[in-house]
Amino acid sequence: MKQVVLALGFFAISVSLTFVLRPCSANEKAPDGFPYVLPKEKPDRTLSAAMERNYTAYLAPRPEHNELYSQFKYSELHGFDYNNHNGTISRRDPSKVIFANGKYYVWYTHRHTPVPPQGAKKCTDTIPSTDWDLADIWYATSEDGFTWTEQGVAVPRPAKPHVGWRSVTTADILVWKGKYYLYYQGFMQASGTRGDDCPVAVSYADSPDGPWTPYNKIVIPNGAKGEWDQYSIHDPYPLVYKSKIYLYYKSDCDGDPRLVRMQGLAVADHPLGPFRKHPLNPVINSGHETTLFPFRGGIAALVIRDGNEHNTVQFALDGVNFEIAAITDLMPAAAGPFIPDAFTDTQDGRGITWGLSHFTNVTTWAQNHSALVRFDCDLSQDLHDPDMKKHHVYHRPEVYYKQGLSTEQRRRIDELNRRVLENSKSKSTERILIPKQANEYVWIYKPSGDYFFGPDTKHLKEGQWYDDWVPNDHTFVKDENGKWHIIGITHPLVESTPIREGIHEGEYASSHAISSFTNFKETLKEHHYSDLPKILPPKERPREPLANHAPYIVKKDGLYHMVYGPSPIRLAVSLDLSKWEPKGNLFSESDGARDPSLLLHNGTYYVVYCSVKSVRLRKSKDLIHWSQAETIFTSNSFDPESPSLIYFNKSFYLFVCSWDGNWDGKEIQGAYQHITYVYHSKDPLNFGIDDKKQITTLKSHAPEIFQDEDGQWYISSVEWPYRGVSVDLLEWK
Ligand code: AAL
Repeated sequence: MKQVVLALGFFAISVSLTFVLRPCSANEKAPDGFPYVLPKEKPDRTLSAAMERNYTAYLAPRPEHNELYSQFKYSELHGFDYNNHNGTISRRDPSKVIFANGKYYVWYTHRHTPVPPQGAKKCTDTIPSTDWDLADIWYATSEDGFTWTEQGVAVPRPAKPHVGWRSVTTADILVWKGKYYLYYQGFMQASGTRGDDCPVAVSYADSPDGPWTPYNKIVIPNGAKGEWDQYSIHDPYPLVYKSKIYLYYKSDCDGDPRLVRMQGLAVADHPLGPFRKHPLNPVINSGHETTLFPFRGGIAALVIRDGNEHNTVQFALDGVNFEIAAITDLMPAAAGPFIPDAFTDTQDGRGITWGLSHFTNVTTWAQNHSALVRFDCDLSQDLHDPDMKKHHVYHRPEVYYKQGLSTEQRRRIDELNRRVLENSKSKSTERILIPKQANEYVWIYKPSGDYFFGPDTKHLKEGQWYDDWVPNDHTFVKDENGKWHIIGITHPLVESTPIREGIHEGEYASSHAISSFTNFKETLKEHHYSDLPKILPPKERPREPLANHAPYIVKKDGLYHMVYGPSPIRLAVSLDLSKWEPKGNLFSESDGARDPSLLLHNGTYYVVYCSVKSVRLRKSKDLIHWSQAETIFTSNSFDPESPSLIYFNKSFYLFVCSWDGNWDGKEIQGAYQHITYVYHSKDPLNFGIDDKKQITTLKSHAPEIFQDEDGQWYISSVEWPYRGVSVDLLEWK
């Protein structure tokens, strides 16, 4: 036997509990984790804050067993006419329902005006500002709570200057020592003039049917200047508790810019006062219209919309210090429940099962008015309706879509999306994969000795044998049989004086070499490219300029297509990479066009080539017809050479080799500058100016950036670091 004190939030219950541990068989062990069967009482183990609260803050660890948890069901009322819901008749803010003379009674705000509310600026003596302006307190009776008979006015608004002359609204009923008291908001200016300012007035009667005598005095005054309830006392709500009148009310405060609603308490020994506001006010930090009822030894409250603790049912064992006892939804607005023991000074409030509530703005704002409605629930010790204890309200999609975004919200979200996109663009810039040379260059090819194809130049003789040939801008292409070809600018080595003179002398045809392996990787291991006859020397293309530079080859429709320069950029075609047929000029540029290379991207060929201090691009679908030139990169510091455009990782990379003019003319190698700048862009037409889009540099002269049959990337370089063509793996990091 163990004595355990369960601090059930508001109930300090001393319970004797016998912990009967299920005997464990030899091989059955009590679980270490929290038990599957939810213990009804707080288990004797260390609990998380949430589980601790589940046992201490609520009446039961499951909502089904929590007497202060309920869902709410709504029924339309019969017997009230709303003038076709055109906004001229409104009924709202029902009082508690009482049972007297064999029937139920309810009082409520009744507005019948020529037009719907027009706002404070347009209101007059007959045109209402708000839905509860120019209202009176009416009442209705019913035998079943569903069908009501409207009995007419109970408390009309009095003549000026009596409290409530502009409007009397939001009444609630107290039955005290055989007499009836109606407390209500007494407006002395149209609601909305400054705010919703009013104090509370009272009328009394010997019978619920009246006649009602107005006390004509403010019974609950507004708070002093600067206090939370300085402007309004709303929703007066009297109960009898601890042999006194506990009148709860709402006020609006803060207003920065929106008001926050909280609930206060005023206590009196007599219905006409004086009412003493509780020093701890506000006693509920949330909620809108006040709805409370005696429950067990304390007071329970429906804390509906507004505030941190909206959508909760709360409980205060002393009627003052409220704690959350349940969380629910679709709570009744301005609920006036039927509370059989509202005025009996009960020590064991039984709770509520139904009442009236209201729907505001039931049609449109233009026809703004409210309608009374019935709600049912199980917040009663005497009812056990499992249907009311479910904890999911199913709404059709329309209900959610009705909570649509405003235009302003949509604009904000679009704006945010734009920013996220931009950010991600700049992030993806941060995450650009950078090409890097993997190891050291492997020298793979140099054209072997050959007869010069002519015609004669200053230092070279047609038909003469030259041992040393210099390759330059070149390309790799795989043939039908899988063998690799290297085709590129070449000329015999000219060691003239000055050396500068012969650097490009006789570059009139392309060298052509073929691999012995069909797998490119194999070609990196040994020297095995063998020379084939030079391609397209001037003799084979009689009407063209002598120079034949920087070929680039793609296969299209079964034919190899080779573009080469310098300007005019020309085309030749071949079936076998050896015999080429010149097809003439593609385009020429007055500033020059050199070193063309091709990229096929999404069905379009892009040719990139160099001009003065720039790289340009043209597009074509057929390799014959080309678009106008567009400058895609401009350099102020060097002359671009041998550009390559690569599409990789959803973006474009431009590799540009540089000639900056800085060469002392001593070593031939110095004329083949081995620096290649790499630029990155999402837009193939924009690689910026100078280093704006530069992401790295590589050591290469006239690089080819290409992939082998396995997708491995390579970079090549000529003359540097060795005479000939060198290759290394390229990585993207
Ligand atoms: C209601 C109540 C009071 C306010 C106005 C009419 O919901 O809070 O009665 O003054 O709105």
